[in-house]
Amino acid sequence: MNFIILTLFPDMISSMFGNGVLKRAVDNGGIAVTPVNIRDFAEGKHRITDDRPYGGGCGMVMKPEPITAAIRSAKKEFPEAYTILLTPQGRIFNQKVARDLLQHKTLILICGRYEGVDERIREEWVNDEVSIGDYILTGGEPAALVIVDAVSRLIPGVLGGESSAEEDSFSDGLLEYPHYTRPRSFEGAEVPNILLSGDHEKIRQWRRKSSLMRTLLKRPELLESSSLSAEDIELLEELDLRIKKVLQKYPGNDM
Ligand code: 6GU
Repeated sequence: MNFIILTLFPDMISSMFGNGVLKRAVDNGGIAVTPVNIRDFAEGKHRITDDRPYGGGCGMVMKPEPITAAIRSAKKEFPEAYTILLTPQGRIFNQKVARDLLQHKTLILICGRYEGVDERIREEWVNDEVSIGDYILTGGEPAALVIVDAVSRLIPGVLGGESSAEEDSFSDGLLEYPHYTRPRSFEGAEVPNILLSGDHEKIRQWRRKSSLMRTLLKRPELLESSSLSAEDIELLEELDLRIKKVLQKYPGNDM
């Protein structure tokens, strides 16, 4: 998969792909990440990329010409590319959006800066607008990196055989169970005995129960859209009863 990232700060992007899983993915061809400096497409001695807003007001607006030239250049090579504007006004990114973006062979990600991007870019070129959450960043670059990371790790072969995207939190809508490695005893804290038992069925059940309990306690709203088996529902009802029993001992709670 191809990620073309239009930005005024290409160094912010490159730094992310020099290490770890994403570097390996670039090295063995699973992904290609191309930071494109919008300034390279700006005309004139000063290669200006922003200007004052019509109608007045504070802040600067990114000019349409350099961004348009950068998009045209990318589309010449990848005519089928899907163009995304990173903006707090976009649809909120999550695991489902990440899976949805996997269908495109090439993504052009436009990182806005300053107060925003000239509206005519959105009208003419943008297929989709994405935000990574309800807070304001100084620019879209961190959002582009979040999206490239989350989408890349879903591409078959990008994660090695040892780690599977399928087993993670959110793949089935639940939070992950707790993980332990050696040493067995660390500063007085022990690894749960069941994980040392070698009983794979018991371990599977313990992990599933832990996932369900964590989700119930930390992110109960996730349970509504998760895929639960009959066994899961039984476990949840058991947990729910136990929680209610404890709470009943404390007068004044409204459960
Ligand atoms: Cl995509 N851009 C900016 N500037 N701020 C954000 C964002 C994007 N997503 C959340 N906050």
